[in-house]
Amino acid sequence: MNRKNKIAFLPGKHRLFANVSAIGFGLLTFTVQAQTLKSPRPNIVIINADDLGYGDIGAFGATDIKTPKIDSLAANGIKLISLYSSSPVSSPSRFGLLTGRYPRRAGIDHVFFPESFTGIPSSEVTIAEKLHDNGYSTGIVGKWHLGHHFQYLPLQNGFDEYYGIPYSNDMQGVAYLQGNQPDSLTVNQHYITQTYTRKAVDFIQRNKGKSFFLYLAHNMPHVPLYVSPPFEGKSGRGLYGDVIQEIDWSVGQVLQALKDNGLDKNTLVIFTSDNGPWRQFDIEGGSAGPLRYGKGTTFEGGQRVPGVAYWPGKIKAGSVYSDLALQLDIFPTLLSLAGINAADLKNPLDGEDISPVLLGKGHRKGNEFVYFNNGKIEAFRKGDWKIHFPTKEETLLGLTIFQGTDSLLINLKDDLAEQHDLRKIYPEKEKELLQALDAFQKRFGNNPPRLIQSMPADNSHIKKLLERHPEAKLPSRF
Ligand SMILES: [Ca+2]
Repeated sequence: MNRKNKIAFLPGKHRLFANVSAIGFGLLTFTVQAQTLKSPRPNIVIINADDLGYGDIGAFGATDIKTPKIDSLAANGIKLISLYSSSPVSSPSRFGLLTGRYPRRAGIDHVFFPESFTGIPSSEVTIAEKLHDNGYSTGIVGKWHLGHHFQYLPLQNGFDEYYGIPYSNDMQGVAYLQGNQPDSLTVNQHYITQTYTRKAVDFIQRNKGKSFFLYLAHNMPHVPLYVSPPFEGKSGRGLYGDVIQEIDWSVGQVLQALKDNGLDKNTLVIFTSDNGPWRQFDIEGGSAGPLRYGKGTTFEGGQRVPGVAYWPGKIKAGSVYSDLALQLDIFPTLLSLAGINAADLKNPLDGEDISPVLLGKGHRKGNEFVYFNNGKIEAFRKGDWKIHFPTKEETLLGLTIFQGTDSLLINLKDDLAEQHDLRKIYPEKEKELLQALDAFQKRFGNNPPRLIQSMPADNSHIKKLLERHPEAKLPSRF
């Protein structure tokens, strides 16, 4: 049993003691002293919305939804206008954000369901784990979605505290967990955003005397949409817009809590989304703005997400970075900003340290991104160029999610909407991208098989009953 497994089953407050036992008290004392000698480490707040589209906040072009607080983060910080989540769906995206590794490396190819018995493997190291081991208080409020059985929950993955719904709000068994235990089996979804905001503010207040990492992962605006009464009917885009305006209010509350506790100057705040808008729910599914399609696809609307970072005095106000950046970069970047050595990591990282980008000191190293969907590579970007492999038409409830497409070679600089295939005009560019992708695959190597995440019920007895009684009507629970 490795050290992680040994300490994994202790509640958060006991884990520090386990660490002391494991590495020796003298070494711990030295580590803490070394840390206090350095310049203050930033507190870190990541706010991750669920299915928020590229075109759903003012700073990224929305005019019918008012998001003054998020816009102020962008105006006084940096906007990453070419930031990608590592998957067009939730669980793998969250894995990428928290580990800095493509989710394919762990076999997390799609989302976890209430019937899933699998979750984030214990061999993975989350950013919370690294920050916790280096003296940070770590808390998550909101949607986890990396497995909800005990060993996969946040407290076993580096977080000291957890409050939230462990998966999506459209799934069976929506309940609030407090730590590893259910706190409430009834959730009034109208108040999810309010509840999360209250918990986030409380975490900030309780940890103001320490370095902390807060991961606030909203369940909204994933369908079904709910908003609390003060926000009803207030936006120019129906219920979806109302929900975003409540999230914007929530961002304002977090910023106010930082200010009230004298922490605003030494806290890095990142705002982003886990994947693009769920377009098949039309007006309740958000907007990808100028981008093609949305959630569940590897067109830009599926994975290019709003990205804002704010750290007054460190990040230059009004900065805009238009080159490639990845949520996979968050792990190495936070380690770098917190002065934590990453040399002991055994698992290869796929992200880059983009602290030079945030601090206005340089560009990101590397210009490639691999678009995985359901564990398969569907597209590849290098610089401004993207190659997208053929897709089939997909429908849901009789609605077309997207029409099938042939292979496409796109120049994203000129064609953000991915409408013009340039393969015939630039065959050498297509060849160059395919060679680069081939080199990536060689480096990436073999990875574990897909985790079993969906296990449908065996309903053969129902089928046989219907065969015996074709006139029968099924009870509604079937
Ligand atoms: Ca999502």
